[in-house]
Amino acid sequence: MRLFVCTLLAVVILTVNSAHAETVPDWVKKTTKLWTEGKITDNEFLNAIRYLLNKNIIQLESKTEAKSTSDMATVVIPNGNSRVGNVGFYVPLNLQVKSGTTVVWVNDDNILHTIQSQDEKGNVISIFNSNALKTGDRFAYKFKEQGTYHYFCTIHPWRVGVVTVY
Ligand SMILES: [Cu+2]
Repeated sequence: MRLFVCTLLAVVILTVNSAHAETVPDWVKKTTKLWTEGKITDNEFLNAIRYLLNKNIIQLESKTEAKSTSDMATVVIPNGNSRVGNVGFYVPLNLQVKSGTTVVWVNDDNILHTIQSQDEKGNVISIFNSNALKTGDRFAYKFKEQGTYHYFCTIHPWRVGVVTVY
């Protein structure tokens, strides 16, 4: 299994809750003024900020954005994927991506599945193969070359899918 590299970009936004803006106590304003004038220590000023945070006058909002170093696409293994018949197909059944894309399979089913590459005749080939994926588990493979890639589940071998790389 290959790991894909993700750079996590943490963005912290400080917002003042406008509904409470008028409730900033005078001593905090005074403290801030004294701090800007260099009459009190940073620590004393930070205590005032802590007070505003604790009283929820200032709210700290934290947003985390995933910035991937490569393009990614997802195939969902849906509930009912193990059944024989016209149900439970991979979503999408034929994923079309540019070369260089990392494809991530996500097991949304309540039982184990694997992702195993095979040729167009159904013979196992060793391009990629996953461990047994539990519910919520992911398997990633980066497709570097153009082509049509067939795969199936070794536990439910009638279940087949395609990744087309252009
Ligand atoms: Cu399966």
